Amino acid sequence: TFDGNWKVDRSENYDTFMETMGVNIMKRKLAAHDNLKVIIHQEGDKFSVKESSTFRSIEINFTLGVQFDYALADGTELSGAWALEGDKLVGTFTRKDNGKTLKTNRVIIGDELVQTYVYEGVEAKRIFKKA
Ligand code: MYR
Repeated sequence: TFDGNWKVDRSENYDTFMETMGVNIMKRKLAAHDNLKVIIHQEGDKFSVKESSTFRSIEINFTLGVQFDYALADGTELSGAWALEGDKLVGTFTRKDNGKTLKTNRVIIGDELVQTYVYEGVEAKRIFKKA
């Protein structure tokens, strides 16, 4: 289960990933210390994700397999959906500004939530611990 109060512990290759996404160095430096927290709550195929960071606090609601819109902290707009594949949450999103695909997934490994992001062949991970 993904339910819980998760706090980012560490990231892998996130700077390069953000650079590939076109995020400038100033914003990347801030994002490296964004103190991201996500509170995930699942009910059947419906999820609520409360995201908070040094940039913002927002709540996202989605249903597995149903497209929704999401904006990154820098304003970049995405549209896509999450699906459950076994015990992995797999997200496929498209950037509205350039049509390129951003894939992401969430998986529980031990007591950590590992979120992987892939864009233009560049992969990053952010690893969360229960807060
Ligand atoms: C959620 O489930 O948390 C909401 C939907 C998330 C969509 C994909 C998020 C990708 C975030 C990538 C960060 C890249 C910063 C340049």
